[in-house]
Amino acid sequence: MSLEQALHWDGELTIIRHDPLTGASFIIRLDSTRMGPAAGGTRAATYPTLAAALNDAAALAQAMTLKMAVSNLPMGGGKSVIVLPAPRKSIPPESWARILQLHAENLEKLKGSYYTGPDVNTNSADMDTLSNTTKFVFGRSLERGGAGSSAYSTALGVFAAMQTTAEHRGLGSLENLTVLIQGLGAVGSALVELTEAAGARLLVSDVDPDRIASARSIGLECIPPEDVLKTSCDIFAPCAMGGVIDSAVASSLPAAAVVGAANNVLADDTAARVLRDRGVLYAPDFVANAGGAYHLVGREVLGWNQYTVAEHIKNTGSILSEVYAIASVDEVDTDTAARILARKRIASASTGQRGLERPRF
Ligand code: NAD
Ligand code: PPY
Repeated sequence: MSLEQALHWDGELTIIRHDPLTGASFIIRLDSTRMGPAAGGTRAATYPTLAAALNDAAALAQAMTLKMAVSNLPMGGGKSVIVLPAPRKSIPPESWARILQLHAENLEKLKGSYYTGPDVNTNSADMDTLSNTTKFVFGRSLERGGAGSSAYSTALGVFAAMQTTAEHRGLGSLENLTVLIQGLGAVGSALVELTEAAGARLLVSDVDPDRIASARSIGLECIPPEDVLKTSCDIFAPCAMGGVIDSAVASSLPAAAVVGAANNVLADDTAARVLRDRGVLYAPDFVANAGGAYHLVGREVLGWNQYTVAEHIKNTGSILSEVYAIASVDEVDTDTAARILARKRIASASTGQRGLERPRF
């Protein structure tokens, strides 16, 4: 992908800034503010090229637009990517502090047309730091008046999506089903607890040896990362990175269903159709992983309490049923069906409300 190709998209705004001192580059992409101010997390990672980072930011921002629309949340879609000069773990604390300061200044310049939140390699403590400079931040710590980590809520939504998908696929309840969880981070580890409590047989995988060691210490069966896509299971739950299922993987994945937390799980435009043709039921990622968005937007914009957040998260199952019904009636794959539902909601909405006030809670 060339830089020119990466810049050619139909989103609303791209901001790029480079900091020679730390070597970090900052990308903010606003896909759509039609349903409200754009929102989406800040991801910090290394990328092979600036074009790859721009492309990732665009795809992630588009997924946020779809997620908000399909979940009936009054926000648009955007995402921040901080391109790091080295892996996050080796960025010195003083460089990270400067990176966050510059990112906060960038957010402030957008004057509330975009709200960020945590994503891969950023957390509530980082959101606290950003909020010293800008108020356009979700997911600050509870101590600082924010909604805190969204990971458990995301896992709850994925769990609800798994239950509905298992039923719809004719697998029944999760009891005794084999669930393979790829990625034992904040969401994956919470999903382990939920699925284990539901009686599923768990297989887990991670690239981090420490996470594998602690999984083994509690008796979990671990699969080497390179074997994950060849391992038979009832439900494959990608909870690490995106792009894990391309058409070739889709044509051989030994699973009955795919339900996970990772954003942009499908790597190409035909993977969803290949899964459908093989009878593998795919729960579209931007539907299944919306629990974190309910948590952040619900608590910090809509003034919901934890019970209202939980009710909306449970409703993920009903939204997915609607998606599966559209897929069946229109004879399309489930990813296409979820996009149809999201676009229908966007089309029927009036043009964006800007500058949402955040109720106190
Ligand atoms: P995390 O960084 O806490 O965990 C990711 C885990 O995946 C880490 O343990 C990492 O070692 C592991 N991993 C990386 N590459 C791997 C590979 N090839 N095989 C196996 N494991 C691998 O992230 P998280 O907050 O748990 O989020 C997981 C995914 O869900 C991300 O894609 C994120 O964008 C998405 N998501 C998260 C939220 C949220 O609320 N945290 C909301 C929506 C979507
Ligand atoms: C995601 O759900 O992928 C996120 O980026 C988390 C999020 C959700 C809503 C607002 C800000 C961040």
